[in-house]
Amino acid sequence: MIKPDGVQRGLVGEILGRFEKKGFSLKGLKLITVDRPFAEKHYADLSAKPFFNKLVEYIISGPVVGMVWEGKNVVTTGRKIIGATNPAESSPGTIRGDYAIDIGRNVIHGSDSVESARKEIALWFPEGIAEWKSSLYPWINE
Ligand code: YYY
Ligand code: MG
Repeated sequence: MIKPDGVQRGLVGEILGRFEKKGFSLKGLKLITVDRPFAEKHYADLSAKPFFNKLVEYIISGPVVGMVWEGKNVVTTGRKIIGATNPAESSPGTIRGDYAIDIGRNVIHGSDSVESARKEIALWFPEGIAEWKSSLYPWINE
């Protein structure tokens, strides 16, 4: 999910391009402003953290872009493309390493496991996601 700062800063195309050019397939995409109960549900695992309220305020502060990407090891590799949680520790070349400074404005969320990806897809895309297979599949996967 591209967070409100990523949308406001015009980073949507750049971020989509990084996942797309890597070879992952786009299966879901939408611009949406989420409300507080939705954001609290998305970050329910962090509800006891001291930064929880600020995090929720940030996520509801403007439209975000929900995305679903498919491909081999997409969760693990996607987290690498995104970079470390704190942009001060994210390597250059990662999204957060290239475009963020503060942990509270780190541009993008990525699911941290296949299990949480499944949960998050169900939360963000209750209408379902696209069924398609790229004709480039055999050129990207052996
Ligand atoms: O999965 P990831 O986004 O990299 O980090 P999480 O530990 O799940 O925390 C979610 C979100 O919370 C993080 O992207 C920034 C924010 N946050 C914070 O503001 N302060 C912290 N000390 C830790 C996380
Ligand atoms: Mg997380």
